[in-house]
Amino acid sequence: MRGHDDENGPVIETTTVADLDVGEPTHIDIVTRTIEVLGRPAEVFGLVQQGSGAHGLVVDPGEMIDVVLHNHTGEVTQVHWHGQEPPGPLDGNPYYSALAPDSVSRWRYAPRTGTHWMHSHSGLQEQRLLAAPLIVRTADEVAEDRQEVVVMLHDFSFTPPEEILARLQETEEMPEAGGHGGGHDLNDVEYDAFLANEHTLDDPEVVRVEKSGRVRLRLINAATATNFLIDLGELSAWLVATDGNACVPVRVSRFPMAIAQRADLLINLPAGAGAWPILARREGGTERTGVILATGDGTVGKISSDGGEAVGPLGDDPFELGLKSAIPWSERPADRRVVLNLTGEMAGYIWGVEEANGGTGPIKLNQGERIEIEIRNQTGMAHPMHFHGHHFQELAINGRSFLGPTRDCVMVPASGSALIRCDCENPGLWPLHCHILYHAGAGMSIGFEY
Ligand SMILES: [Cu+2]
Repeated sequence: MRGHDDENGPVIETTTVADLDVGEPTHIDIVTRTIEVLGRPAEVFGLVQQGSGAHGLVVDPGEMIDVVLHNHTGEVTQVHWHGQEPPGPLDGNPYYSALAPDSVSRWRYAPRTGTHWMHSHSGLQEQRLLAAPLIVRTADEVAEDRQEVVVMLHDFSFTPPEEILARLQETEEMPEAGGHGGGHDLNDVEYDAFLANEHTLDDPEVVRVEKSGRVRLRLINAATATNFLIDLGELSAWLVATDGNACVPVRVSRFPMAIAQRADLLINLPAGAGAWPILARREGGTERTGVILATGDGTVGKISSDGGEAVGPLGDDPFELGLKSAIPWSERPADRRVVLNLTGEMAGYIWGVEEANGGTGPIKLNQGERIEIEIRNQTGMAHPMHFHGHHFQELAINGRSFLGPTRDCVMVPASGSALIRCDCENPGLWPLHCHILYHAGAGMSIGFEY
């Protein structure tokens, strides 16, 4: 899979891109930079395009993903292309080689359309905002008369993430703070701020829109440990894609969004001048963040970062059961079922995932087979489980069967279960892990291999 060297460094590319134009790559600097949060400087990472200065990447129809990564962080890192399905060695996951400090490498593969993102898969760098949007637009979306607005959500702490993890590992019992609901633990990290496009509501991003404007909102939950309730206020929207995969449109104004998930919303704004907050409310707390859509003459009022009203548990919200993939999966039966147990406890902060038969992976798969994965959550906390290199269809949540949405990250409810199916068409070594950064770091990850 590894190719020749050129002036852009080692070429790592697939053999499936022959039908796409080979143009100039986009150069992206992996940098440290300073942003302002709550009036204080914060040193974070970033993925900044050379030339344009844009954060992340937008790929137009017919283009391949062709990126030269320049690692200026001074640290070993990895960039995972979340939602894409490149060959294993291009996935940017810990089974494959990492990016050395000062290294330059070229990543080239056929893209998957949709709202996706790229983020570090190395250590705890994701908490320091080593994450950016990765949008692959369809021809229809380009032709459509809609303003595209990308909103990336983060949880933010001035405390270094290594210290956050160390404190969690010192926890001897369930923490008092952190929002409990129904006996379940909702949050185990206290944050200083919640960000939407790197702003708090004290100084929100205001996106200018036209009167009666048509908007495609691409939401990305890039938080490391926070599920959000998206709240459109007086607006309503059509939810048309889940994790970048078309779904049967559903009318929404409030809905849950788990860590690592994405949502595409079509919004037709009311006539006349106005300002409409798009809020993300923290599960298990009263905090919120968001951006404001506003016409040029719309008055943007002050919105508090504290919504006053706590959001309850989202892990087994019935909303998910009303979602359905817009592209039907074939009714081919699964060749077999893999059963996984999620294990863990707050005391000592030990989290794991293993096969019900005791296997610890990598789990061997066969190319071409269809598998079902049943995930049984034996812990009192919901876990957003992401499978690399594949998309899957949800078939049941807590034993309630449905032909659900296509996703790459499923929320497995506390003390509950999820059943998903996927087709093994992308050989490699693929982690399936909890997308709560500190849970993955503490061991809640298992490999699949074929
Ligand atoms: Cu977890």
